Amino acid sequence: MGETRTVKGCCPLDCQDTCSWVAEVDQGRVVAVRGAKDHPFTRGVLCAKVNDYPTRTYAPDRLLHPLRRVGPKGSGQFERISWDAALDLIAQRFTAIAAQHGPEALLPHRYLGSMGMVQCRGLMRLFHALGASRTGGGICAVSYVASAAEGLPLGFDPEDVADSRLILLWGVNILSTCHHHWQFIQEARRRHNARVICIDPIRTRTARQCDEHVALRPGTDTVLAAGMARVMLEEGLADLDYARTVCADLDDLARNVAPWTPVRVADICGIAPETVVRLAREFAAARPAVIRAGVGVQQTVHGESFVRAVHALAVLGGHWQHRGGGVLAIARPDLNQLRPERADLIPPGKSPRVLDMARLGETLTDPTLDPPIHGLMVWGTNPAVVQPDAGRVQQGLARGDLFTVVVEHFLTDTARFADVVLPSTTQLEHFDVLGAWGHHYISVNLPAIAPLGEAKSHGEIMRLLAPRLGLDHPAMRESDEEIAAFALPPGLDLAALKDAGWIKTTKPPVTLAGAGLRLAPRDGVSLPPAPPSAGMLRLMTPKAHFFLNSSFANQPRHRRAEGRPTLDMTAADAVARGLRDGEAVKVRNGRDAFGATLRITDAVVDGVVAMPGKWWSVPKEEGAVSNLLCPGAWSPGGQPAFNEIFVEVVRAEAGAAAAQVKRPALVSSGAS
Ligand SMILES: Nc1nc2c(c(=O)[nH]1)N[C@H]1C(S)=C(S)[C@@H](COP(=O)(O)OP(=O)(O)OC[C@H]3O[C@@H](n4cnc5c(=O)[nH]c(N)nc54)[C@H](O)[C@@H]3O)O[C@H]1N2
Ligand SMILES: Nc1nc2c(c(=O)[nH]1)N[C@H]1C(S)=C(S)[C@@H](COP(=O)(O)OP(=O)(O)OC[C@H]3O[C@@H](n4cnc5c(=O)[nH]c(N)nc54)[C@H](O)[C@@H]3O)O[C@H]1N2
Ligand code: SF4
Ligand SMILES: [Mo]
Repeated sequence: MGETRTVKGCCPLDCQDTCSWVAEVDQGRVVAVRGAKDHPFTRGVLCAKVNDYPTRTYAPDRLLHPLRRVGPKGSGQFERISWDAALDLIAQRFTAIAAQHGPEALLPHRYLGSMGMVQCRGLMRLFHALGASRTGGGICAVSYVASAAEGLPLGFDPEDVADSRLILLWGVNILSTCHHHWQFIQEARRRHNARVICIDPIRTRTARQCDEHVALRPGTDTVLAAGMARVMLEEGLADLDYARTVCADLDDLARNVAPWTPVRVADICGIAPETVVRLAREFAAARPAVIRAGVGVQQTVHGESFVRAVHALAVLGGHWQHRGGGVLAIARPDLNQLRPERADLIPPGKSPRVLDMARLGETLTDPTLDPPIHGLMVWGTNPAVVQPDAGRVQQGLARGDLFTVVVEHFLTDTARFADVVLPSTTQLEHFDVLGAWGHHYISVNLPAIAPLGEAKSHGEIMRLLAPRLGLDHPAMRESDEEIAAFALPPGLDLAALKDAGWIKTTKPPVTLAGAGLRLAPRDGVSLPPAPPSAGMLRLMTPKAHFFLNSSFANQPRHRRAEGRPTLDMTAADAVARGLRDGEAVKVRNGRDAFGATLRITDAVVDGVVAMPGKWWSVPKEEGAVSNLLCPGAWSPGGQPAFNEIFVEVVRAEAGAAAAQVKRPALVSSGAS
């Protein structure tokens, strides 16, 4: 054994916590990653997904050289090619497409598989300089972002939660999705005897650790909030003096919630009327209370209504006036994430169209789009699995006249549709800088080892592609460190960050006086949609404990830990369908179907089934792409309604156990 070297880094994943880690390198090989002990927020602990991150880097099925498609799109048949051949092919095709159809026929499609300034943002420079179509929107916390544009705050420093007296965990599964936040909740319990109440249709890991679990029906949150607001107003518990300084439509708000008596609310939410009254009184009395709100709960066509409803409660309670009070959904350090993309490189006088990234299926199949997309580059996301109406996405990706490049670590469902696959470095092999969306620290990631095989960082891919595309701006020659440094706030230089490993940026407390917020429901208090036909159940697809979205769903250890795709259902719903615990079922609707193993449990509510995790379509016996059943439906702000899928559940035919029963038509093979 040689001497072990340690290298400072951080987790790249799309998770609230952005943990700092230390990579241990022995003879050029990373033997472990361990949480950085002195990080004030993440405190030396990674999570059940990432504590063996080197197994991802060294996975036997990791992509380590470029590939070119040789079989039909989606078949996963590729041959190895050199980087030169791959880059020349991409440049030649993108140049020809731009010449024939205009540069807007090119589309970058990226998300937060890595949240790094280089890995997520760097490649955008190419597309901006070409004048390609831009992407807007998102597939995560879109309703929060849309509401922030109306002035609603997203949150405050989560370390201040330690000063809360009442914590409502409203549709958030902290112990699975961002467990470092839990320690501040425990601190509030210790310091202030704070009560912790979980509001979630599922009895999650988190719900089990709370003082109370309110298992309401999904999509009824705005009704519960209206009921609580009514009690607060009627019993004189609201801080009206404060609310008037913040809210421009208080009278409207009061009028809208007036009809929502506890009995009516209880009936719709599936909880007791006394619970509504007690929640309202406790919430009003706490000094302060926080509504710690999650992401899944706003993934409906009424996402912004939910965000407005919880803000209305926090304002009526006067909670923002105290440290640790208000609504907390997202917390970010002061990092200018968009700057490294260099939108200033867009050719002068041009303003390329912006396409909603959450409608990729429509974008790729809409016959009226002018020009249609002919060149697509995908990185940091797996749209064939994670997008709403994933069948339509797959039909788009299968188009014969679409040239698709996917930059990836693994041959995902999406990469299987690519014409060219480029191998990307993992976090142990490249430099990067990250923000976070659950705290106020900026973190650095130093490369622990050289890239494996022929994998390259996205900065390197940009530098290699740019001259082939005829782009010679100095920004195209910047190093990965220079790309990342572009995001740093004034006064913070990269050398200091590299030295420290992380830096907390300070943000002023949220003050809302005079904000003129509009918090009344629009078009009345929103109600959940009824099932399209009798007997259909609402399918929830919460985050899996051992996967990060669809990342890790292909890794053996994570798959073993997560088990098979499993559908939770109440005994009453199972009896009504003649289904038994542990049997293979088919989950279907008019769009598609997938297989799962049934688990009868009282951890969900009647009328609801839940399958945690975003599974791939392979291996076939255990494929379960739930978004094939997800409608193309969005909130007014563009939030995909992942949580409004309605399904039938039937016994799987013998032998068809967990097989995907229908695949979207692959409309193409051959040349593109
Ligand atoms: N282990 C793990 N961690 C993750 C991720 C992962 O995939 N796995 N993903 C990361 C990402 S991208 C994100 S966005 C975050 C998300 O973090 P969370 O918001 O905590 O996770 P979600 O599973 O989206 O939703 C949380 C809870 O909302 C509940 N919920 C759904 N619909 C409703 C509703 O109508 N009303 C109420 N009250 N509750 C509802 C679900 O039952 C679920 O328990 O987690 C991040 N961390
Ligand atoms: N039904 C349903 N659908 C959902 C959700 C849900 O709860 N239910 N959640 C939604 C939410 S909140 C989110 S955020 C999205 C998440 O959806 P995605 O952003 O697509 O997240 P992942 O599925 O983790 O896919 C990220 C991909 O990026 C790749 N990757 C990671 N690091 C790098 C890198 O450095 N370079 C490159 N080139 N690739 C990299 C990974 O291998 C992985 O394949 O899904 C949404 N879809
Ligand atoms: S996924 Fe989240 S909790 Fe896990 S190591 Fe990464 S940042 Fe930390
Ligand atoms: Mo997300």
